[in-house]
Amino acid sequence: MERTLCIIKPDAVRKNHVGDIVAMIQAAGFKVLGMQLTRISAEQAGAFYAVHKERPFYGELVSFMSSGPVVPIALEKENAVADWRALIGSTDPAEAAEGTIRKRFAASKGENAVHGSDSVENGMIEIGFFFSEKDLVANR
Ligand code: 3AN
Repeated sequence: MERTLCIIKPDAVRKNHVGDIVAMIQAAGFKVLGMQLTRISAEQAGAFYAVHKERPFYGELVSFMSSGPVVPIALEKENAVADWRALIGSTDPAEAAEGTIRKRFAASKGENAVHGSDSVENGMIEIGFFFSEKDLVANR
């Protein structure tokens, strides 16, 4: 079993897409191990996306991610990292395949509805940003 982190981003929360996105996650066979409705500060968003610090869109990304409530979800499934990236679709919604979350709900490369971890290792680190192991195990 593998784990990955989903974050439903502020744009999708604002547009009331949380229920539809959770339904897509469950229909695809992921187990929800942890879920929150929370808001992160610019400092927390900056730390979460520290790998992108040198990218031109870093400032925009940090202010967007702290602009409203988000829904972090810890997911578990065989092959969770790759399967979640596949369900999300391309970073640019114009390139996202039919049936993906970004095709349905993303507005642009920045406001693209959901986050997905890019590796098993980063998934563990990112899950730890929002959830304690004790809570996740209790939810299995
Ligand atoms: P993904 O979310 O598909 O893994 P990354 O890792 O390349 O994409 O980028 C991380 C986040 O940075 C994206 N989810 C998006 O919110 C933001 N981002 C990426 N590219 C751009 C861009 N060209 N303009 C604005 N924001 C961007």
